[in-house]
Amino acid sequence: KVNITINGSEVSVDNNLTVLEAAKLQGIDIPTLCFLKDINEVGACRVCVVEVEGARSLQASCVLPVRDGMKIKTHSKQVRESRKEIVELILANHNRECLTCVRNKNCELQSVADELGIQDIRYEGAKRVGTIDDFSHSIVRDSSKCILCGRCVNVCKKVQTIGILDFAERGFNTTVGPAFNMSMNDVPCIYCGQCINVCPVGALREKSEIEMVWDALDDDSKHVIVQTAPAVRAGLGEEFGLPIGTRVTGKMVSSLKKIGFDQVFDTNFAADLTIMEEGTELLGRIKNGGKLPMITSCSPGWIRFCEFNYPELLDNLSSCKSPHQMFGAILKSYYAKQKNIDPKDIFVVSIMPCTSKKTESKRDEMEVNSLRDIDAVLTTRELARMIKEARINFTELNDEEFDSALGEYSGAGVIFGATGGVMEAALRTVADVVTGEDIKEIEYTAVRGIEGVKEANVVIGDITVKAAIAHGTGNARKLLDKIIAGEADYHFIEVMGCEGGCVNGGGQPQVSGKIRDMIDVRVERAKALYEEDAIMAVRKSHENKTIQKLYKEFLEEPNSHIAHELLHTHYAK
Ligand code: HC1
Ligand code: SF4
Repeated sequence: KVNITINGSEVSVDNNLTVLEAAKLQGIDIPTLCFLKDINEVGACRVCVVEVEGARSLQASCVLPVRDGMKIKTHSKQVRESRKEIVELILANHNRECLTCVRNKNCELQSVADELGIQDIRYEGAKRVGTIDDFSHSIVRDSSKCILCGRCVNVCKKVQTIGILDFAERGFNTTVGPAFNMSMNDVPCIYCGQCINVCPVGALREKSEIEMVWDALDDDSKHVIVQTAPAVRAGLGEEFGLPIGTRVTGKMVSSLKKIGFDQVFDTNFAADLTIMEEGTELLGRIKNGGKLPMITSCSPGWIRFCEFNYPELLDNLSSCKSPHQMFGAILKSYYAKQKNIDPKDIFVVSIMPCTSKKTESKRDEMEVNSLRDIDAVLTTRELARMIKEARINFTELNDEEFDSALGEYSGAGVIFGATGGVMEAALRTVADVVTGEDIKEIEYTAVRGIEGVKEANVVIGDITVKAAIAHGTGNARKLLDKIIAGEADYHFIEVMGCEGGCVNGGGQPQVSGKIRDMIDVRVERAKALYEEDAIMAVRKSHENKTIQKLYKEFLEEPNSHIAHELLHTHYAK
């Protein structure tokens, strides 16, 4: 402990804190624009300056450790003036089209400027010329809005260990982007969108497909089907002011029906289908001496990461398409036939917590008989924009149910959206298949939680499944290096491209640095999914009646010839 004085009051605080943290404990919220705990602690924006007695200049509190006897002022005249000046200088060189920016009303720069009472910018002068890079299918970068905080640079470098973004040039000409000013379309970016999630302003955003979806809805010849990913229900409410971790499944369904989709289905149904295909593939590989460990393939950011960085492990990937792609293929074959609709008239929209899914849906392999599996992918944020545009009063909606044709799903499907969820779902089914019993202990808690790499040996009948789970490509790298070095003998590995899994995907509502510092978003949103699993009557994929019917009437059996044609894929070497 050390004793420090904050604004005249003496307090005793832990000696490993920064001044920013110590002030927060006293109820003082020092503003920041660049700070992100453990990711970006660089003191770059200097909005967090404080006055320290005896120091020659103001100090950035986010990187200033407390010292015994320190006397700090957090809102003296000098501090207030200085913060204003810093923010005004940022604003002077910022593209201030706030009214038409995707981050309007949800921008950290806008909030800080407002909180500091800035009503006038005294430093109008030269402005950096911005460029917009919208060549990729997933991410748009607008350098005219970048404030050079470095958050995206460090999340990409330190958390994802990819390093696509960096600072270039110097002084007034400094920019952030891929090396040699390349487009994000031409670099090994995995489109995880983690950089979007930490961007305090509108410099990074998803490539919007909203207009395409409105056009399809307005076209009477189209039968427009929407499917929602497991994690969307755990995030969407935040866009309407509900607390982080509020589960809004029923309101989400209701809003989609009000928007006018012809059918509203749940990607969870296809998650159950994936478990049937992937579980069978795993048991086949174990029995027949196939390539092990088998690694899950539902996270397209992870797939790109593997293709670029670990091509020697591509044969380890499950050949299963990701659940929403499987769903698209089923809708344009089985469902079309059942409903007597020409598959060419079916337009499938996936609502995903993910920006990489946009690029995945455009991969050449993701079609059957020249029909794309998926026609448009919207992020959770884009769905919220559509709901607002349609003037639907989201928080007042009554809960509604998914449409019955293919709307049934199990608890196993729901938990796909949290790290460890695909593994747990697979274990629930594999355990029953191997033992021929209806096993009652289905909560595999060893694979839950947000530890970066998780391992579990699960005894099922006479086999022990050696399982491992990694989330975020930085954590995945640790696990993969062990496999390559021959230091691991796992059977089955789950990898998700984003830390925490899809609940923290790059298409989920953006949470400010200030809130992230107080709440672990990954944990709160995951709770919502486990909560939904716990109340489901059916909690194992193979017990989903509609899945059973689908195999009986159409797919024959898991990994059959037709299942391979529709539901499996291959990777780029
Ligand atoms: Fe995911 Fe998946 S769980 S990849 O994390 O396998 O995006 O939510 O939809 O497809 O089901 C994402 C989530 C999602 C797929 C499923
Ligand atoms: Fe890095 Fe992911 Fe952003 Fe690409 S999308 S720049 S990989 S953080």
